[in-house]
Amino acid sequence: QHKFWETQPVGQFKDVGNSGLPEGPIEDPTPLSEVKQEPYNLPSLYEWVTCDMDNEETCAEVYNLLTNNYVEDDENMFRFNYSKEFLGWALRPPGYFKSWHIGVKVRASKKLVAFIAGVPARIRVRNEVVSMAEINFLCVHKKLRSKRLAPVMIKEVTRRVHLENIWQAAYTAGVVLPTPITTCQYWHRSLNPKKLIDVGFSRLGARMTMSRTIKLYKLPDSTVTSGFRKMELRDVPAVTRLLREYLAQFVVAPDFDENDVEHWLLPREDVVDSYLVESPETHEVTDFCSFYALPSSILGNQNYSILKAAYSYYNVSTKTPLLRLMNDALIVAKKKDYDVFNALDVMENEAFLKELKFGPGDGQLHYYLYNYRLQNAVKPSELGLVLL
Ligand code: MYA
Ligand code: JJ1
Repeated sequence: QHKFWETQPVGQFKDVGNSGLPEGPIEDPTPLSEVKQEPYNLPSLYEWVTCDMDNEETCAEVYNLLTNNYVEDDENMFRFNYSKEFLGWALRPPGYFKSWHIGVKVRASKKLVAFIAGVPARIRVRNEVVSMAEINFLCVHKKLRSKRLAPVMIKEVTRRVHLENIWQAAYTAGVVLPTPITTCQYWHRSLNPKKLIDVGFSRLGARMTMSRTIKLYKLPDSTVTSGFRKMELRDVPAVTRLLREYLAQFVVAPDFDENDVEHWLLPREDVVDSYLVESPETHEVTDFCSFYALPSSILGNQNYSILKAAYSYYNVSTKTPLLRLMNDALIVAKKKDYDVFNALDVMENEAFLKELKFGPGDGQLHYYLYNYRLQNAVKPSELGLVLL
């Protein structure tokens, strides 16, 4: 059934529910001298390249591959269109390894036809902080699908992660593989309902007219919470404290330090945006919300080519009710001209999704760990991790 995944140190379907197996690494690390020193073999028409994401031309090659060949919805109406700036951000966090940005080119033409990337992260699983790779942007050109290239790419990124003495990984996928630690649901909040309906992203509800729908999703012009403002560099220590304290309650969550917070959460135009509530009296930072910008190409529509989507990232409420905080996030996203605000049912998101008029999407996202067994699958609400 899964000729490749059956050979890998991941939870296997046959072991689901087997309470005899211990929690933690499935395989022990091997001495670095025993890690294979040469890249895995590719079919001879192709060659490995390491992609230098500091280089604008290389970044553009990766961008073009993904723009034309990356993830689509189940009806092939939309395709993720990560921007170049986003890729530069997502792939170069503190301590990143260039060797984990792996391309496959056609030997003769030097055309980039496949890609996979990893970045380092410390992820806490229950009480253990584990050094991991977050694997993302696995992509094989549409014309080279089903030739078993993906397993070679996964083995190669694994080898290069091992060379840095890291033995675990976290990743998400829209497909079911052995074996999800949890399965999350996508939810969508219309900001520009007319466009969403025109492009087929959503439909007019039963007994609804366009004008009633537009009225239903209307939002105020400005945010409601006093002390609500954009995060700045000087806020990094306070936001780190707030976030660390908050994430401690989840079974799986990143272990962010100030450098991580500066990289992952400080606002970057059209990439990531963060807001906080500073108490007008005490100047304490009491609440925080963030989202990232991931547009999708609209495939084959006469009138529109891009869907502007904001994705809920990390949110913390201690004083401002989460519902009110996220309503302000919707207001700023609307002001910035996003068409839709997306969220997963992770962390405490269930607490605002229905009330803020999010509706369930047709997509799910499965979360996985590599070489780390969890005794029981966790609930989405026990997950404190959002991958890009
Ligand atoms: S998820 C996003 C994945 N990308 C896309 O969906 C973009 C559009 N699709 C494509 O580009 C291709 O269809 C891909 C597969 C490249 C996905 N994750 O080469 P094949 C298995 C893992 O003939 P293709 C993301 O980026 C499949 O079950 N495995 O297939 C996170 C089968 O194995 P088995 C996948 O369609 C990636 C084999 O590949 C995925 O031409 C995390 C078939 O290979 C998938 N999304 O190419 C990667 N899709 O027979 C794992 C298919 O056993 C990281 N497959 O069922 C693991 C940790 C590594 C580091 C460890 C460090 C210690
Ligand atoms: O965006 C998604 N679905 C949309 C569009 C569906 C178009 C037809 N298939 C959707 N729209 C309904 C919105 C509606 C708004 C008003 C309220 C009710 C709801 O459902 C889905 C997620 O739902 N996205 C995808 O399918 C993209 C792939 C998701 C898997 C991602 C894999 C990630 C890669 C790892 O890094």
